[in-house]
Amino acid sequence: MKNPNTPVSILTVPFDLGASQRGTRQGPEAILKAGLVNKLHALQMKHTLQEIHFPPFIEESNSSSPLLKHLNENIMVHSKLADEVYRLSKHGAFPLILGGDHSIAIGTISGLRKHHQSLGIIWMDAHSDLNTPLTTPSGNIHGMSLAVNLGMGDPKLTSIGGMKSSINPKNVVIVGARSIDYGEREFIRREGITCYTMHDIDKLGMAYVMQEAIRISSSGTDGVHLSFDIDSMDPQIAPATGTPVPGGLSYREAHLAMEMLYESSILTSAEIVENNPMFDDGERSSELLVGLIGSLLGERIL
Ligand code: Z70
Ligand code: MN
Ligand code: MN
Ligand code: MN
Repeated sequence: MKNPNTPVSILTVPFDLGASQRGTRQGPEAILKAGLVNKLHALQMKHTLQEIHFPPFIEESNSSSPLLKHLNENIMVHSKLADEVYRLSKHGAFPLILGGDHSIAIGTISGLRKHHQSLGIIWMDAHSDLNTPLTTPSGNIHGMSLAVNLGMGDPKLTSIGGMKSSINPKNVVIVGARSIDYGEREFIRREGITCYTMHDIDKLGMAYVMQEAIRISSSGTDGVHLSFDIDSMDPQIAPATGTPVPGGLSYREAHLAMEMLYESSILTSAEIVENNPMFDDGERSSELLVGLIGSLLGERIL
């Protein structure tokens, strides 16, 4: 965040039809219950809280193709979210979006693209979410959201927000990946996306990786968005995910990333996704996320 007086506008998006597992629709409520608003009070940050409303969807009404599951519901929710994120950015707020599954990044980033001339993205995730209907192994839109934001995929999704992509793949950095499909690997190589896998983090260290992520995402851009998937962290410390992938970020690596992002002052928005309280161990994961948001917004050890 560039100016410490910037109001934080929390947007909750209780949507889970971009994933195969249900339950992330309860993610925002769990993070709020774990004390997010108190954290903002403690940090003396101006804040607002608002929910993206949509009709209750009927699970069985899946009329769209098996390669794009629940397409119509996704379009409706992401379009609404894009409008709201655009409005908040234009008014100078720092949008903080709480998901929901990772498909909601289509809405968030479509709104941000409309406001920023050129947007950088730091995508912290066990996955790269770079599938398209041609490469998807599942048909789940949450595995396609970064590709859509780079202009690849179904035109009904890439056109949300009303503009072509203004994101240069050279300003996109993936951090924490350890489950990448064949088509996604091709995408990363073809487009020149920087991807720091867990292997890279083990070898280079998280401090170096984040220093590079900050440099690459902010070079020549007028905004940087953090898209944080809870499964970037090791499932042993953050069990609230339906699709755990072993070997993720440690507690300190995740906090260090947030602390370095705060110190860099480059971020203009952030989203926290895929928190699934059905798989949590009590409120452990939600409490961890509140702590990480604290670090992201300036909370220090000393
Ligand atoms: C796989 C797909 C995925 C979770 C993202 C998995 C995608 N690459 N899974 N986040 N939890 O279906 O596209
Ligand atoms: Mn308040
Ligand atoms: Mn993801
Ligand atoms: Mn993931």
